[in-house]
Amino acid sequence: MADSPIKGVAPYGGPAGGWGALQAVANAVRKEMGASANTRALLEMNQPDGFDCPGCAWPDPKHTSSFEFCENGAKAVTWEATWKRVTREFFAEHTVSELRGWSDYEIEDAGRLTEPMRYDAETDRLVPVTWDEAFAGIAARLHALDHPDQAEFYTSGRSSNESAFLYQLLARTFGTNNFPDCSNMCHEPTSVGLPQSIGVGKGTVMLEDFDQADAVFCIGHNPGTNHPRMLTTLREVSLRGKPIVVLNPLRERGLERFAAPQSPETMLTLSSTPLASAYHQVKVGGDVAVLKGMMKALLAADAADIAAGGAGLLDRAFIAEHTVGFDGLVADLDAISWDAIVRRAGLARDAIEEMARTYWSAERVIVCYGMGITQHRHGTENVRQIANLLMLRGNIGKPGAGICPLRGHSNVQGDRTVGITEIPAEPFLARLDKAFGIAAPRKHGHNAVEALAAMAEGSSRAFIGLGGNFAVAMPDPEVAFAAFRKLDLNVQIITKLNRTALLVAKHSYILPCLGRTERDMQNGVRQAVTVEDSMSMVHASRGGLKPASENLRSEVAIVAGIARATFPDSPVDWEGMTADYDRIRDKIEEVFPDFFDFNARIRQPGGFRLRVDASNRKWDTPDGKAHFLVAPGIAEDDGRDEGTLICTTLRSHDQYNTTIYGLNDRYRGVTGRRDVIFMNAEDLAALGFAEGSKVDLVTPDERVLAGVTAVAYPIAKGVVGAYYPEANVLVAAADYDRECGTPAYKSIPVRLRAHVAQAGS
Ligand SMILES: Nc1nc2c(c(=O)[nH]1)N[C@H]1C(S)=C(S)[C@@H](COP(=O)(O)OP(=O)(O)OC[C@H]3O[C@@H](n4cnc5c(=O)[nH]c(N)nc54)[C@H](O)[C@@H]3O)O[C@H]1N2
Ligand SMILES: Nc1nc2c(c(=O)[nH]1)N[C@H]1C(S)=C(S)[C@@H](COP(=O)(O)OP(=O)(O)OC[C@H]3O[C@@H](n4cnc5c(=O)[nH]c(N)nc54)[C@H](O)[C@@H]3O)O[C@H]1N2
Ligand SMILES: [Mo]
Repeated sequence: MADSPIKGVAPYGGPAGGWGALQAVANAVRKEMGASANTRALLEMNQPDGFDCPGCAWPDPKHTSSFEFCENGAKAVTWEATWKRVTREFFAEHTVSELRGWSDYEIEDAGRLTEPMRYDAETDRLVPVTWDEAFAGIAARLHALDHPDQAEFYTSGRSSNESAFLYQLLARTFGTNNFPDCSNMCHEPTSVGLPQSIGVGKGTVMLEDFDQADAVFCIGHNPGTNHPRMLTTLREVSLRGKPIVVLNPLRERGLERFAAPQSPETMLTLSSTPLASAYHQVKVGGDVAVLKGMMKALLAADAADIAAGGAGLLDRAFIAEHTVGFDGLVADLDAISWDAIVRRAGLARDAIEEMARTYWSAERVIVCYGMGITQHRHGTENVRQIANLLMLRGNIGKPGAGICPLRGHSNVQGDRTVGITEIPAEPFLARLDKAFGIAAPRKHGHNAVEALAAMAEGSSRAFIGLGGNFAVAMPDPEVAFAAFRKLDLNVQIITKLNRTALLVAKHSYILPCLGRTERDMQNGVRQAVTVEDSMSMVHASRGGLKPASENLRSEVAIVAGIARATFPDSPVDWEGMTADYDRIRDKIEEVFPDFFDFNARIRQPGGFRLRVDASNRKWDTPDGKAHFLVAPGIAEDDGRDEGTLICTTLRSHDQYNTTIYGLNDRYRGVTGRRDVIFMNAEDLAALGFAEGSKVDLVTPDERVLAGVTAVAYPIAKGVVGAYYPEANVLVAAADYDRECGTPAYKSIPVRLRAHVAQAGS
């Protein structure tokens, strides 16, 4: 990137991590926590008797007791442990309409919520309400619905196993399986695609596998920002001299070079470790083409090896013993031309063959992937092709090898494990009924896209959110915002104010909860909750900080409070479970046998791993085999015209999903602004624009992201990068992967047009 003439844009030359990361932590601590005793919280993070970092789902190394440094984990903690408070005086001062005029950044920056609030339409203000009044009001609105399926029970992935388990019990006692979930916007292609392939919708590797891998592929994820502790793992792979191959349309500094802040030598010598050994800037949405190209090259090399008297490059014993569908895969790969592959991938055949060579030269391979793979119209197919590639050489279920989906929220995987799903299996429901004496509904419910559609058309009338910021996270704010305003009931169980809570309905409540970092006392005893990380490790999390206000309640207590008010005669012992979370875990164990000895096992340091059969080459599919699955050919660019670019949406280094911590994106060289888009310099020139041009992005159905400044960036040709959530105006609510419902946030067709300033702006 040449020097940029644009305000707030200057290329970043350093490595990821390093002193810049330490500086950023210091700034965050100063801004949010001042000199308060809360800074101690940072040192308790991810310690055996401390709390689980709310930042991401990357696991902790078992054998260290030292504090693992992570800039963005520190930001997540300081953001929660802030000294700023949103009080009743704050709400008396500002009408809800006024607050809706604030930016998302300003809304959350107001601070921690301190007491339950109810919307008062007459004064257009949120006013204090007691917990009991709130619970009674919510119960009354739920009972006023014509049918339980008119209510949506949303979960964002920060909730603990305990609160999520009680929450699904609440909804199912009420009578619905409507569980829109942040996972629907995130790793649903993993949850849907992988069970068909390998019998489990989770990753198969453990952290230790990285110590034995001979090659690691990183496809469509940005760990420097989103899973910073993973850089330590990748650094070790690199220091062992093993290749790390990246497939990503953007050059992401966090995949190129890393200075480990916990390494004194690195810090003092200002040195850094190169990470990626090869970096391929695939076209957005071109991953299936690359994966199929790699497999095609592998088959050709395998045939050549056999012709030359070798044993071949495929793991034929694995294929024969463990899989079905191999012939179908071969037929598909034979039928695809290299021309088609190269066109869709945006990479040369040589480059793809080189990736294939790295793959087959390694005995043990791990493939990691994130949102660049999942958030597409063909996300589920993308995931299946990764599984195919791995299976061809038996890279699943052996040490040092496997598939590694990088989960989002710190407990998104656990929430799913304990029953947050709109498509529950019968054996689970039967055990739930038996454990609690209820009759859970059997009819499948709504996922996120279906929930929003039902709310928009008026068939769903109530929304309860256990965390999250649904309206902002979902596509098409015009539809999503209007859908909330039409509801009878909008309940938000949250820690900080956000826009979804301000999209008030006829009856709206904000129920402020404790965060992960805070002490959760029930009956005079400090409680622990549990979470499951990306690698199926379950462990305890205990907050130690003084709560932001005395009037906060735990998620568990809030869910139980709603339940008790809604079902006064419920056979479920809501109070008993709230008083001692061990009792919730006993029930989880009763419903999910994999949690056997749950309470004992979380008392072991580091917790325990849940069963992942595929890690042991047991395939929980109908025929007990792993499956090579193919959608024939390569999906084209959905009929796009010349001149159409594909826009992908990105997280900055200074945000957590819809929470904007600040306006900098350090590694991409942006300071103090988010109104930029990233483009290839040649595309800009070819379209008649220059670096710094103010443009609009326009979709074929005339959605517009107006007045953004074009920044020339090392990004694949034909691609535009824009920030999420601002760019959600471009995503149609109906544009999602038909197999799993995940919105196509990362393949939005757009054209560029010159921005014309409105009079007065
Ligand atoms: N600090 C911080 N940590 C977070 C989050 C956060 O917002 N902030 N969010 C959490 C959550 S919920 C999640 S799901 C994860 C998200 O973590 P990631 O999976 O890393 O998600 P994104 O930031 O969306 O980045 C996607 C990456 O994919 C690339 N990409 C875009 N389109 C394509 C494509 O078509 N093909 C390929 N191969 N690559 C592509 C982008 O250039 C980018 O580098 O992080 C979690 N951790
Ligand atoms: N265009 C585009 N859109 C996307 C994405 C994308 O890459 N591009 N990514 C998608 C993905 S992967 C995801 S996961 C979704 C995220 O969707 P959500 O999970 O709904 O959104 P978050 O921004 O993570 O939620 C933030 C809110 O959670 C609340 N909160 C924070 N901590 C806690 C807690 O401990 N307990 C409770 N109860 N509440 C808490 C705070 O009040 C905060 O306002 O967005 C999706 N939307
Ligand atoms: Mo996510």
